Parts: sequence; structure tokens; C-alpha cells
Amino acid sequence: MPSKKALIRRPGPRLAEGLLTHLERSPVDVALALRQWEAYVAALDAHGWETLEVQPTDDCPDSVFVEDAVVVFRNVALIARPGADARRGETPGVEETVTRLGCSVNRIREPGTLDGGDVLKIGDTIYVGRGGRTNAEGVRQLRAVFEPLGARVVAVPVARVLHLKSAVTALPDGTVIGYEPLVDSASLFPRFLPVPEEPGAHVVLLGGTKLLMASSAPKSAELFADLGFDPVPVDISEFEKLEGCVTCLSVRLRELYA
Ligand code: CIR
Repeated sequence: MPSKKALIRRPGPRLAEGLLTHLERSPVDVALALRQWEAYVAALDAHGWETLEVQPTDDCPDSVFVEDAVVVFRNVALIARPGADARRGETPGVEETVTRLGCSVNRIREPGTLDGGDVLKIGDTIYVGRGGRTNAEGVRQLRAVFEPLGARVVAVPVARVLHLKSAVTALPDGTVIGYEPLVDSASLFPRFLPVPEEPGAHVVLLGGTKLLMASSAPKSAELFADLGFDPVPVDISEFEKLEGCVTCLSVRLRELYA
């Protein structure tokens, strides 16, 4: 059985100053956020994931959203170049961790920008969102790194949400799920299942039928349970206020779908 490792980064003291694009600012309880983060990490641990903490980057309020800093396919890491200037300081710590894990390392270079939250892997297909944070040059560079490894890269327009994975993720059988009002191009996906709530579009595949998801999407959890999956709800309210979701709080390594 392949090992399951997940990179995480603990929230810093400036968390409440995180960037907002589509939401109005509402106060973030940093102490509660830390407890929610610990429960999120505990859920990964409880399902056989070895969690590896990336060094904190306390100057960057959004550093807890560690998934945005890197994309890993097979054993190759592509270090992001965040589309938001304020997040550029987040990548060196992640690069150090993936290097220590033995990944070969590539980097998105100027003028390319790319956030890991814009990248959805389903088997050998890599969907990459072209939107507010990832530009066409970032898509081109990702293609150049991963296509030679056998990946099929599919670019998807993203206009209505922050990142591609704010709109869609995938179930263990590869079915793409999304909250339709926020999905720009559902027809690009071979199998698409609409979910009844926006946060219901975000699942982390824990293994087998288990789906880590936000407790703010109970109707979507019911839908998944009805389809034979096992939702594992976690409360991430303080991260949702900053446009974060369950997927962006970790980088899952050696998983088919991320
Ligand atoms: C940001 O605007 O960058 C953060 N406040 C939220 C990032 C969430 N990441 C993600 O959806 N992949």
C-alpha cells in the first residue's frame, strides 16, 4: 500500500488579515481557527495520513492554505508562483519540505503565475484553472513540466470563484463535483455531479470511501452518503471566512486524486 503523506502548515498570528476576493471581511477568531486546524490535522492522522508540518511563515497571513504553494505529480514538484504578491513568501518553506522528501523540483517562473488551488488531478489528467491567480503562462509552464511525465493537461476557464478547486473537486471514482452556479465549464468534465451547496463541492479523499468535507455542507454530505460514500465532516468556519476550504489546508502526496 502506498504511503500517504500530507503537508500542512499551522495558521500564523496574522491569519485574520488573509486576502479576500469574493467575500466581505468578517472577523476571524484566530484561537478558534487553530483548534479547527488541529481537528482537521487529527482527521487526516486518524485516516492513515502521515502529516508533515511545513515551517511556519508567520509574515504571510494566508500561509495555512499550503496547497496553493506547490503541485506534486508522481515524484515531481512544481513550486507555485502565487498570483497574489502577498503570498509569494510562502513557497520557500514548501520547497524545502518537498526537496527533503526526495521530489525533483521545478518552479513556475516570471511572468508565469500559478496557485496550487487551481490544479485538480484525476488519475493522469491534470485540470488547471486559468483565472484570477493562474495566468496563461503559468498554464503553459505546468504543461511543459508534467506532460513529458505522461499527464494529460486540460485548461479550464475560472471566472466565478477564486480557484478551480473552489468550484470543483472529484469523488474517488473520478466524478467531478461542483456547485453549478459557480462552475464555468461543467461540460469539460466527462462526468459531472452537481451538489446542493457551495462548500459541498470540496472533498479531500481520505482513502476508500471516506470524504473529508466541511460541516457547512450537510445536504451535500447526505447526497454523498446516499451514493455509498462516507463523509467525515470538519468545522472550518474560520478558514471559510477567508475563502479557504478543506482542500487548500493540506497537500496530499501519493494520491490519485488531489
Ligand atoms: C487567498 O485569497 O489566497 C486566501 N485567502 C484563500 C486561499 C484559498 N486557497 C484555495 O482555495 N486553494
